[in-house]
Amino acid sequence: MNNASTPPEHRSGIVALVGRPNVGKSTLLNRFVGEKLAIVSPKPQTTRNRILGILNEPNLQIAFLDTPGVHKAKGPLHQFMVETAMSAIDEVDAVLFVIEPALKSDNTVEVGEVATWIVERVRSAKKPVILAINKIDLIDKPLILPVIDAYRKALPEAEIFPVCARTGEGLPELISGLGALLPPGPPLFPEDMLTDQAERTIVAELIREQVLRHCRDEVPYSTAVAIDHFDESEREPNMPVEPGKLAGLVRIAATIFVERDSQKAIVIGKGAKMLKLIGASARHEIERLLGTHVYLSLLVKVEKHWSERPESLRRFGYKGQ
Ligand SMILES: Nc1nc2c(ncn2[C@@H]2O[C@H](COP(=O)(O)OP(=O)(O)OP(=O)(O)O)[C@@H](O)[C@H]2O)c(=O)[nH]1
Ligand SMILES: [Mg+2]
Repeated sequence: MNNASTPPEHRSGIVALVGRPNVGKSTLLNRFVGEKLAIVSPKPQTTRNRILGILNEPNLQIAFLDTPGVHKAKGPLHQFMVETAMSAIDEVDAVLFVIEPALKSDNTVEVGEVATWIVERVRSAKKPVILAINKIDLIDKPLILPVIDAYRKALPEAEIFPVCARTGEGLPELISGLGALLPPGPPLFPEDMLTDQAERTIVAELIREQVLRHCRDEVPYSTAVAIDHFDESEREPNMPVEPGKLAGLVRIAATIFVERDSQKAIVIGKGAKMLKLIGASARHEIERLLGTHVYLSLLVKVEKHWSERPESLRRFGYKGQ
């Protein structure tokens, strides 16, 4: 932060992670930062808001902005998500466009409509861009070539990096490629800052993640989580303790909102089995995040059509930022 002590070769800036749903943007963010800041799931449209995660290296600070997957949105929640992602492109120093290597049955590659929207937005915003082909662990190496060819035609200005967020392969090269796009300057954020998200926001997301993981059908898309109480009075003041060890206690009460009675029945499950499973897995994740023991109590409520109502969207943090 201190201009006087910043070496002239230091670079810094904000980079938006943009791409279709489920390509691994949030997994990449977590890898870059080394902490689980963004929830991840095998279902598309997991991320709903922007999530800032800050990477510090000698002479480089990159503030990554994870965004919701761009898709053909239906309904107000999804329109909010797509606009959140697309408008991020206008506000950052550079764009990391993330794709996964989707090949057709004849091994040809099509740059789809959504990818074309992203390319157009990046161009009209005149932002430097890098393309990351993620999940290269899933295809044979020679099959990456047609993907590179197709995207080189669609976005000739972008350097292309094949990576694997799951193993970390290719990430050091990607980070230095991104660093080269950023302007020289001192860090934009304090070097001990990981994210701009409040702990309780991440906690709500960790609960939503477990609903996404355990519940089927349309339930994940109709779920929002609100934190009702976050009592830190029994938290140990001298945190953190040894990694992996827990000290003190945080008491959390949260409500899982769904849109229909039938969804409430699924989230609670027979004999409340599902809710217990969601609660136990979420508690484990929250304990890891906070480094404390956690007492978690969960309620499930129906708020009809919340994903279509502006006041509910605002209350759950999906509008009016
Ligand atoms: N095999 C493999 N799977 C990956 C890799 N990166 C991410 N995944 C998986 O892909 C799925 C989607 O990952 P996310 O990080 O949630 O994807 P996203 O792009 O943030 O998705 P949205 O938030 O819905 O836009 C999860 O099941 C991840 O574990 C990778 O490099 N290899
Ligand atoms: Mg995501």
